[in-house]
Amino acid sequence: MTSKRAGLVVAVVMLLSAIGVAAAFALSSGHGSRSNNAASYGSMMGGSTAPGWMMGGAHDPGKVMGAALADAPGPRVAAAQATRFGNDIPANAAIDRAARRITFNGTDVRLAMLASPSGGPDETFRIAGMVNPTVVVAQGTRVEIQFVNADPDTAHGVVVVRVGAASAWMPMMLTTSAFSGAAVWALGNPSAAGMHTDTLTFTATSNGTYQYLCPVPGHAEKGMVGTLIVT
Ligand SMILES: [Cu+2]
Repeated sequence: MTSKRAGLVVAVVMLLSAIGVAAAFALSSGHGSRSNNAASYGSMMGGSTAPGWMMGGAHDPGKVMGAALADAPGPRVAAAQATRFGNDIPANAAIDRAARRITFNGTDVRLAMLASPSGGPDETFRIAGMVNPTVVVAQGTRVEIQFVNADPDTAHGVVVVRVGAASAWMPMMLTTSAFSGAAVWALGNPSAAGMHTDTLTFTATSNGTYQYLCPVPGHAEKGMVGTLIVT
């Protein structure tokens, strides 16, 4: 990762943190607490009110981030290549399309994942031509995921987490990456240079049931989430 790109990632994480602060206050007031009033978070946000887009108002945070990161440096793929990645059948994998499940053999797994590709339901992932399939790997497997943001106008990322946070507007306020390296926080919109891509590499060190989800506010809640089972 270049330092310029690292800077952008830090900026996005800070942005996500700011959104999370606002969301946390929104949640607490939603649960009846009256201690966190507008003035108390206004001082944290640098104004009397949080911008509407942070709260999921008129401007979708994913759309704001997508445009902001559209020209970020980093690897790209052509749209046609991304389409092939989305339908790529990974090696050493048993595919059950009826169950939307991919079960891997061996301890070295590589797969490609598209975020919100054209022709698929919006705010979903595509792996091996399937929507949000369940991915099954053995404990100790090294997993390499080539992730592509194929959405023309919205930022997306992917993080592997323990189950339970996907229904939250800001899931990353409630949980963290389950395995070291199991996160791409946000890639911007495609441009003439191609679609942004990045690779997550992690080792599934503990068995259990996990979720892969998009950390951009609102996306996991809308269904941008799938299951990872480590057996
Ligand atoms: Cu997303």
